[in-house]
Amino acid sequence: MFNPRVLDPWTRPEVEAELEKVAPHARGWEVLRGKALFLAVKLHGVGYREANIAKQEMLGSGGDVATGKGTADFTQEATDIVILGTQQQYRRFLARMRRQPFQCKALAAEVQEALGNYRRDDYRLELRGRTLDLATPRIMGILNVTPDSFSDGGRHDEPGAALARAQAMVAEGADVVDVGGESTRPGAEPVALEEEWRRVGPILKVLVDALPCPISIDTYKAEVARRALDLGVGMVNDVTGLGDPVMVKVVARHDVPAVVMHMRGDPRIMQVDPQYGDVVGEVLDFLRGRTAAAVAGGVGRERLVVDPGIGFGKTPDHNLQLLHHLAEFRSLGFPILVGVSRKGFLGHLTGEAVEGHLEASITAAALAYERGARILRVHDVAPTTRALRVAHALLKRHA
Ligand code: HH2
Repeated sequence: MFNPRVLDPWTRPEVEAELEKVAPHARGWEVLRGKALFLAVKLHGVGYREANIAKQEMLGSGGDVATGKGTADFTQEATDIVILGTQQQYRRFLARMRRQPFQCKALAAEVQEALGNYRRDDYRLELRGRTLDLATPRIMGILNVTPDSFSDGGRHDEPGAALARAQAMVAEGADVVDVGGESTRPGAEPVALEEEWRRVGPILKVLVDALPCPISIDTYKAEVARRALDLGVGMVNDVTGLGDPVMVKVVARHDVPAVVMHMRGDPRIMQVDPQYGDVVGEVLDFLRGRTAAAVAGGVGRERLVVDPGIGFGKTPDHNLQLLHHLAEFRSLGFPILVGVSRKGFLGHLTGEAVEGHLEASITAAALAYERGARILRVHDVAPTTRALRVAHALLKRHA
């Protein structure tokens, strides 16, 4: 696996739309289209033989490949590479690479898949008979039924209060309500299974019948997820990224969507000096591995959602890098969920305490949507819904 990622987040399908307007009947329309989009793909750990062949074949196709020092003179075993070209040049390049020896065929297959994934925008989630069409931005409203969550702890732990809050969020535009019984804020202590279930079980029982929208359970405990799904909950949100094989089995057996989130370490220690060589590449690689393991464990590909885990074992700068490069996560071929709402890195930028995070949260959500996030996990449903309506109208294709 070369962990391929398409780098260019700014090329827009609008170019194609303009081509179609200007020259709808042009002969060779496909050729024009293939020249319209320039894409850069970064690959990790490519052997020097494949890297040299790739350079030769992309130069021969009209593009180019950047390789690391020591590739041309074979003094480095492996290198990261960046392939540069238009779609048409990629087509030629991939055809040529498929005929080459060593790992060239596998490399071509991975690049082709990443390019296809990157352009995909037709995601739909089936949550037990309810369809969530991700052609428009979707809001996951946060309902923490914990005594200690960082911004809404202790407010909704009775079923009546939880139901009122959930109904208010649905009225404000929430498409899914995410119920969590264990805080994962930095430094939070883990909660025992029965305690977590004591918090969420009675509330889920009420919500499942009363809410018109699907419910997601925010837990990393397979047994909590199993009980919630048995009650009729439609989705699992696992901040440990389906790392537990039992959780994979539970999700597969119930055939529901699951969010695979990246976290480094666990909440108790995750903010103690988190370090990455290449945070975007490492988080992407993690999500690629975990989604592949989930699919191998029987979870349908079309059931998975990925999340870079903003604030989970990351410095403020790591969070900004992940959000800036969010479009690269489209290379994985799964819809992207992002949770930036009221998170600490926003206060780091604005100097505000959590009560003053509203505008910052909305700005980050809208920009994450622009870069490819399709589900936004938020506390402030009404203002975020309004902001995303505007963002969507601005970004909509062929508007
Ligand atoms: N963030 C939190 C909890 N669950 N799930 C996903 N998929 N993505 C996130 O970014 C995410 C998450 C933390 O926020 P919150 O629920 O508001 O706080 P707490 O963990 O203290 O309950």
